[in-house]
Amino acid sequence: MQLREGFMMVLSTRLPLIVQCLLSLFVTTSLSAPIIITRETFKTCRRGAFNGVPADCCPPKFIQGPIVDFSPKYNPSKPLRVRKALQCLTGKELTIYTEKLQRGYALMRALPDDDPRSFKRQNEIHCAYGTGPFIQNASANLTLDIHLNWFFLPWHRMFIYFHEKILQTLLKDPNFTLHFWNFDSSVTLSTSERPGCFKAGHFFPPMYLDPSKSTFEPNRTYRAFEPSRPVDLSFDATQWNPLGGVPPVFPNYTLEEQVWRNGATMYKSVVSSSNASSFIGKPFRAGDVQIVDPTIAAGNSEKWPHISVHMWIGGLMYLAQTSPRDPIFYHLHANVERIWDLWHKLGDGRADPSDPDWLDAEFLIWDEKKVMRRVKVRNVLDIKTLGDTFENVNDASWICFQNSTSTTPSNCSSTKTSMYQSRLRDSCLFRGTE
Ligand SMILES: [Cu+2]
Repeated sequence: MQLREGFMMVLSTRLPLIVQCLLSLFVTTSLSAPIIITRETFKTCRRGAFNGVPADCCPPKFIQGPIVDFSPKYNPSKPLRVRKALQCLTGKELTIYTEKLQRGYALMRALPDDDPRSFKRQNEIHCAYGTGPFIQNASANLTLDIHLNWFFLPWHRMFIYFHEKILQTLLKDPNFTLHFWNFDSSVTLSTSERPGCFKAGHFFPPMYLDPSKSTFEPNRTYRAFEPSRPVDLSFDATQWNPLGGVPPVFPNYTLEEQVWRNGATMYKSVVSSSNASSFIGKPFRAGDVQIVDPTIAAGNSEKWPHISVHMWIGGLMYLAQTSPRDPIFYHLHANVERIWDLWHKLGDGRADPSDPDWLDAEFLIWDEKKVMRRVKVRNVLDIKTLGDTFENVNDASWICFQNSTSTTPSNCSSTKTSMYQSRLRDSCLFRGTE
């Protein structure tokens, strides 16, 4: 019996939940040891599956050359690369960035399939870690997955980090950054006391819509092609049955309703997640059977808005075995990383796990020089040590969310919200629609 984990909305494709829970009680032989990926993991890679669709994405079984430990080389005297909000790029900066991004993906797509930096292989490594082909410590019964548990955020940060490095190398530009799709910002402010981007970002970024360019993906749903349709962050994929054969249905809310729902979702996911378990996800250790239910083990950072945005875009983004083949994947995840950073800043117990089974978990991933790197979770927890930081954006639009149906400007009067705002050095003045 295969007890592997899938992506998120896959619970109905596997065992009934009650059976999974019972199995996890009786079968789990948790060693209280971290998950460690080794050469053996690659050697024993086998077919995976997702939503009943086979996933044939094992990387080469024999890792050539040495495996080199990764440790971030942080140089405080060197300026950080600033990941910016896509919706605020204008003029020459927008033209140059769009051209670079499209050239970077054209170069990546042109790499041969045996190059681990190629666009195809980038997808495959995510698929191998995310559809069950890897098994734990040579145990034929226990698979592992970097979704639906506490590895979601750190594993994707590793992946995005090396993906950004590969683009830098291909473009011969060490300062190239993967800017973020700031889908959670629903309000435009005409003035702000601080530098940053204060424009709504909830529309699909137009730079990905040119069919002649390498950043285009034709299988996205119509939603991504409607320029005035805001993304729906509130869609609950945990309630969608992927076996029904019917794509998820997104209601047609008015802009005002959608902004309200998005604000409520972001508040629920980030501000209301007051501890690591609720935001980062539940533990997953060597010997654990992964529970295939996003409502149990996945953190809110994975469920909302991340899964909602995957579903809203649709096409290749529906499935774990194909989602990185849509270039928007990387900009969606750059924003998920930014939201993780923001969650830390809210404080009040919002801190990463200190459990060594999380911190010392090890993953293997190829770098920009085609060298296999051994990366521990503890190596990627501070984005600054990886050389990146994020532009300020209008998080106030949802941090100030108050549970009312009013969409008129709010002055964020509650003590707690004001406290969060002062921590973020923000001026929380408006929550209305554009
Ligand atoms: Cu993923």
